Amino acid sequence: MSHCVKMTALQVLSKLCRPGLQAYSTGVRKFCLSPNGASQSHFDVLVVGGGTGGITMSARLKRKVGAGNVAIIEPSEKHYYQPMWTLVGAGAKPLNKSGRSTASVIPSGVTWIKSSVQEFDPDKNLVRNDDGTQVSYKYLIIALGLQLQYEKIKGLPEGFTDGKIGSNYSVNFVEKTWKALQDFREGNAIFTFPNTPVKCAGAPQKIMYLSEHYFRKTGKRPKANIIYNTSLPVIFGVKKYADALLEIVKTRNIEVNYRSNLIEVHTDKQEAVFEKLDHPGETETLQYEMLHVTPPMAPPEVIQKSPLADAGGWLDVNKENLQHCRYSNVFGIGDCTNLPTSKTAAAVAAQSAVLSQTISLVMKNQKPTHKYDGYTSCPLVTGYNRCVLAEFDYEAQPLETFPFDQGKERRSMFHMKADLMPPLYWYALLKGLWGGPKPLRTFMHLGMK
Ligand code: FAD
Ligand code: UQ1
Repeated sequence: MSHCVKMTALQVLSKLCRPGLQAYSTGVRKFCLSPNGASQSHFDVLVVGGGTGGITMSARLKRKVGAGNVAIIEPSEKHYYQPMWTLVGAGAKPLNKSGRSTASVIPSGVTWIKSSVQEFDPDKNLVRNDDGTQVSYKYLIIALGLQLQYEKIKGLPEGFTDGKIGSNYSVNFVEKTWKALQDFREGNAIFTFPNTPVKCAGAPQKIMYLSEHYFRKTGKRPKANIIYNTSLPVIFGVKKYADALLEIVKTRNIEVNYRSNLIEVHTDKQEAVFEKLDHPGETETLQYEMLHVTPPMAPPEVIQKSPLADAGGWLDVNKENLQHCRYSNVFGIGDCTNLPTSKTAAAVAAQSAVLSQTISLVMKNQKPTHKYDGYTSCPLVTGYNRCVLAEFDYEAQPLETFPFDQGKERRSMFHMKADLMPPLYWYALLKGLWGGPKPLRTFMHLGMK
C-alpha cells in the first residue's frame, strides 16, 4: 500500500477520501480503497452519461467548479449527433459525419471514467460501476438518455438482416434504411411509431416524407403505397403542426392508421403484424416491401431499479428547475428524465441553461429560481429541401423563434436543420455555450406581438 505517499498527495487524499477509505495510489490524486476493497474516486461534480446532456453539462460545470473537479462516466468510445440519422437514413448524409470520438468531445480538464454505471446509491452519494469501481460525489448530474427495445418486437433485432427493414434510431440499423429505400421496387413502404414515449417524436415520420420524395425523384412513386402506422391517436401532439402535417399526408397520398402498434415481423414472408390498440385482441398483418421501425423505448434499467425513479421508471425531477424531487444534490437532464415535454437535443439545450443556474444556486445554499418552460423543437423534415420547424412548450403551445409562420414547409428551415444545426451542436451546445434559442426569439420578435 502507499506508505510512501508524498505529503502533498497525502493532503489531497485525506481531503478527498471519506473516513474509512484508504489511499492506494500516489500517482492518482483522487483514488482510494473503500472498506470493501473496491477502488473509489471522488469528484465535486459527477456527470453520468456522456451523450448530448452529459457533455453539455460537464462543459458548463467545469467552468463553474474548475478543472479536475468534474468527471463523466461514459462507456462508449463514440459520441453521435443523433439528429443527423434522419438524413443518413435517407442517403443525404454519410453516417461517419454523425460521430466523433468521445475523447474529442470531453472538455479539457474533465475526467473521463470509461465505465457503465450499474447502481446509484444516493443515500451514500456514490455510484457503482460495472467494473467494480465506485465514484462518490458532492453533486450528481444524470444524463443517461433512454434505452431502445427492438427486442420487444417479435422477430427483431435479428430481422434487420433481411435488407428490407431499417431504423434511423440506431447507429447499427440506420444505413439499412437507406439500403431498403434504394432497393424498393413496388409495394408497401411502412413506417411505425411505437406505444411508448420516444425521443424526437417527429423522426418516425420525417423519414417517411423523405422516402416519399425519394420515390418521386426516382420514378418509383406510382408503385409505392406509403403507410404510417402509429400507436398515437394524432399525427403530432401540437395542433398547429398536426394540421400542417395532415395537409401534407393528404396531398402526398400517404395512408395514416392511428392506434396501430407493431408487435411482430416475419421476414420470411415480409409481413408486419400490428395490434389494434383500441380493439384489444385484434391484429392486422401487412405485407411490406420496406419497413422503417421506430422501436419501443424505456428509461435506462439502472434508473428504473434505483430510488431515483418515478413510478414509470424515469428520473424524477422538478419540472421547473430539474433538481431531483427527493435528493437535493442530484439533478437530471434530457431523455432519461420525467420532464413532461418532447425528448430532443433542442430541449436539452434549453434545459442546460436552466440547470446551470439551478446548480449554481444550490451550491450557494440558495433556492433555485430559473424556470424551464418545457421548450423543445422538432425540425419536421418533409422532403430533401423542406422542413416545418416545430417549436413548443409544456402546454404544447407553439414557441417559435422566427418571425414568420413556422407551420409552413420552408427551404430555409431545411438548411437550418441540415447545415446549421450540426456546427451549432458540436461547437456551441457541447461546449456549454448554447442554451437554446430564447435570446434569439426575443430579438427576432422585438417590437412584435
Ligand atoms: P443521449 O445523447 O442518448 O446520451 C445518453 C448517454 O448515456 C449515451 O452516451 C450512453 O452511452 C450513456 N449511457 C447509457 N447508459 C449508461 C450507463 N449505465 N452508464 C454510463 N453511461 C451510460 N433532437 C433534436 O433536437 N432535433 C432533432 O432533429 C432530432 N432528431 C433525432 C433523430 C433521431 C433519429 C434520433 C435517434 C434522435 C433525434 N433527436 C433530435 C433527439 C436527440 O438526439 C436526443 O434527445 C438527445 O441526444 C438526448 O440527449 P441525452 O443526453 O438525454 O441522451
Ligand atoms: C436546437 O437548439 C437544437 O440543439 C442544438 C437542435 O438539435 C439539433 C434542433 O434541432 C433545434 C431546432 C434547435 C433549436 C434552434 C433554433 C435556432 C431554432
